[in-house]
Amino acid sequence: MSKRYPPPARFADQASTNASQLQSAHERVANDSEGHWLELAKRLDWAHPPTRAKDVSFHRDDFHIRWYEDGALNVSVNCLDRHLATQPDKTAIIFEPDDPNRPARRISYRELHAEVCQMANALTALGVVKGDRVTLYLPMIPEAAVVMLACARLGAIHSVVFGGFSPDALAGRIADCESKLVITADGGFRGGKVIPLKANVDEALSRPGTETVQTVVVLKHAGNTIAWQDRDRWYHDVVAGQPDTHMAAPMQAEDPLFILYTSGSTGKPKGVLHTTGGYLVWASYTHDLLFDLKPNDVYWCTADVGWVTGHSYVVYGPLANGATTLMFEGVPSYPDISRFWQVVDRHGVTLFYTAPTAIRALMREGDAPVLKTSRQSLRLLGTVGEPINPEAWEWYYRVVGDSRCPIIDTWWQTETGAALISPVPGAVDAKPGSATLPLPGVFPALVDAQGAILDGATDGNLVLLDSWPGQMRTVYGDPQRFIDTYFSTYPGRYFTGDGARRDADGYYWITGRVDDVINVSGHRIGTAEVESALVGHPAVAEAAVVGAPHDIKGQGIYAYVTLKSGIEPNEALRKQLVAQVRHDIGPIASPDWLQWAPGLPKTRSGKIMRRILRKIAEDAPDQLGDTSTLADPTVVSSLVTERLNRA
Ligand code: 6R9
Repeated sequence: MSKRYPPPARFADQASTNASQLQSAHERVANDSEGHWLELAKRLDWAHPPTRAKDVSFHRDDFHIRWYEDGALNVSVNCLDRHLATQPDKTAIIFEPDDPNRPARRISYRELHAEVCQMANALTALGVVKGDRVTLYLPMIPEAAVVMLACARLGAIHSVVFGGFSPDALAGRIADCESKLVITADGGFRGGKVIPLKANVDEALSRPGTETVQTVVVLKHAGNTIAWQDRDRWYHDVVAGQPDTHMAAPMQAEDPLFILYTSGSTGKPKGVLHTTGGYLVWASYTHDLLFDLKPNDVYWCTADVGWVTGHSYVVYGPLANGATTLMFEGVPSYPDISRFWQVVDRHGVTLFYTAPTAIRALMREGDAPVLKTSRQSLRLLGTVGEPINPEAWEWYYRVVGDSRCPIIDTWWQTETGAALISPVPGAVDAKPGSATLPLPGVFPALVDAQGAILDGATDGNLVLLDSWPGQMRTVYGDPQRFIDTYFSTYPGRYFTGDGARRDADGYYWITGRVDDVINVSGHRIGTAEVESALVGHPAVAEAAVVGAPHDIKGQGIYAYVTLKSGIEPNEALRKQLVAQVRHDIGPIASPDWLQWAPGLPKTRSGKIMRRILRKIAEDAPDQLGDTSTLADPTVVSSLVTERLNRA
């Protein structure tokens, strides 16, 4: 029996949603789902309110996902303009720099609106029109939000690329969506070091396929020296003299809002496309419900805007709700390991949302760095990105939250737009390690390998039986890939790629990916991408990559590499191969372990048996299962003997 944590009494007393209110919402969905969805949409300001909510079919012959289709609204107006009437001077964004000795910045809704309008006018002057793609490659600074919201004003589709991705990864993402404009900074700060963002953009744009980029807008931020190209324009020059007002055109609810690339089990990263109306309804509703948002909250989500969490829960959800959202450029360990809690105290953070990997890394340093800070302002804690082990959950609850703050463990994906399974903090008891129960209007199920729905307490593959407003609409430029990837394993159902267990109380326990995706510190890395980087090295004949348990990262990357005949493995070559992966994808994809493999276990049809490689990497050679179907069963014993010690 796992432990249950009811909402702490002091929190429950003031919570906006209690158990019976949550129950009513579930009943409303059951009795009148269309009415429920139309009601939810009223939290936004529509130029034309929708008269119809859901129009969805997951079936191959008539596949479509449309929400609020006859409605029209502008996302930027909902995040900014509408708050000017009621709270122009409220802080919209608090910016905390990497270096605590530099001043923090507070930007009011009025000021943010003015900056966004100037940027929208600047983008127009640069020739950006509705439907154009704009790539952002920026540090975690307010200008990232400014540009996203400026794009939304025009209906330009932004594609934010995480600043930790390599020039090659950036080039691929620019080429795939044929961006017209790239917005970057000279550099970004991370733990006292400067990341050369502009140099990476220069290198990316030297790659074939990126010729669509006409202009690069460069923000002066880190002050590092950069090379200058004809296509470059300074950010401060393009906004200078632009009016600080801008008439935003309403968009159709199904007009695209953004593309965000994410790794899948095969091929190159997919451009996940989100649209306007449904996405904003779902981001703002879940942000309000799950964080129990109150007018005076200071809300901090530590995710980078380069990931979906940064889109929905740093920028769009909080700003649509008129909240104060904190953006932090730094890392948890700089200048020291108390940094997160110092920022909490400095700005009076009340709602704090981070990833299990950060919690584990901080937990390893003991309680003292936490306990020397106050944290009295905190009233709720959240996690996202990967399963949280109960030990880390308990530590977060007891040490960080002084046993006074509920924890919301929010399960969702880039594809889902915002959270789907999570405790509503004043209404649902937590169980450490479980994302608990679906939100109203979300219908998960567990299925077996054949797709049969399993009842009661069971293990299975996690699917969603019906749509919700924040669902991705397509893979940009490849609608067939969308259907093939998510709706063909179990026809008529959305397959998440995750495995899960459901207990006797109906609580979901996500066990992790069941496909060839590795979740490294909450970041998705496709095994195929890492393998193709390794095979790109002239010494490599073949490579296979699997995930293996890692104390801090959750999962680490374990690579098996077979060299071309005549080439001897050595330490220098190992380093070269790791460098090759960093070069092709970025540091987050660096293999943690690299084992030389004289051969790989394959079926007679030549398919690599990853199941076996996973067990070897997990140090469980006694669980290899049946190896008799292998083309050459003898390769396994040498891989087992040579397996690496992961400690
Ligand atoms: C939001 C985000 C999605 C994958 C998802 C799952 C894992 C996310 C989780 C979780 C267990 C949670 N995941 N939240 N697993 N508990 N609370 O992380 O999106 O980067 O697309 O990753 O992350 O495996 O399928 P994304």
